[in-house]
Amino acid sequence: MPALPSSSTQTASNKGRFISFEGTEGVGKTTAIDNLCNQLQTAGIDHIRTREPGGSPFAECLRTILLDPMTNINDDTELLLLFAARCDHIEQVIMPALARGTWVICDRFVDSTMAYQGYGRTYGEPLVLSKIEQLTEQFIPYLPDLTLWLDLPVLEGMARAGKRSTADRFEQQATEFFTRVHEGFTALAAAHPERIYRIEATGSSEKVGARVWQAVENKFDMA
Ligand code: Z5A
Repeated sequence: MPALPSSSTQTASNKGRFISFEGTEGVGKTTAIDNLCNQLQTAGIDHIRTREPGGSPFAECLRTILLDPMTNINDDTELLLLFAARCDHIEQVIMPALARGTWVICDRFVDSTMAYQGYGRTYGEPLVLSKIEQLTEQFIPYLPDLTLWLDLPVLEGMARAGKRSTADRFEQQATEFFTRVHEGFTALAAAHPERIYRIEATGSSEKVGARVWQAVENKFDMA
């Protein structure tokens, strides 16, 4: 069972809230984040939206390398580049925003590493899961306050995403890869029910947006 650290890694406790969105390819994270940011704006809540890999200038450079289909690197190199990008993103963007009381809405975070590198790449190999846990413990000062896992059948997500013309290095993976990634998210949600909420991602984007908003209202005092 995957166990991201909880004792040495603290959740952000100041006024700014940290929300991450997760899921397999094409589940509708970008669309759901658009909706949530509109609702936060209407509610007068100061927020930023960001993403991983990326989010800071240096991390965006690493994103370009990581997503480039011509990049030929092994699994450990990929894992370390993701954490290098994340360290910079946290220091440059996430931590300053939370410190000034701004909410951070992040498209993917450390759960994606568990699901994609831990399960997608290596079938949940315990040694790899343990490496990810250790890197998280060493380098990640905050886990999100709330992680919204948009759960959609893998093929449905791929069909939504497949309407695009080009595929990046991850999107080129076979269906079996995304099935393992989905198993990873399922296991993570079971292991961390206090943080990871499953959002049913079928139905219209309006319906998904309403489910997301309800989860946010349930989790935080919005007054
Ligand atoms: N990755 C990793 O391996 N390890 C890590 O640690 C991290 C990332 C952080 C880039 O992520 C890749 O990095 C990712 C994992 C890897 N690769 N994959 N796969 P990304 O988040 O940038 O890429 P993505 O997951 O492929 O996101 P996406 O394709 O942009 O999908 P999305 O944001 O979840 O969905 P969307 O763009 O909102 O919607 C997709 C389409 O469906 C679009 O045409 C929408 O209009 C449509 N849509 C949205 N909602 C609906 C509903 N409700 N009904 C019907 N149609 C909808």
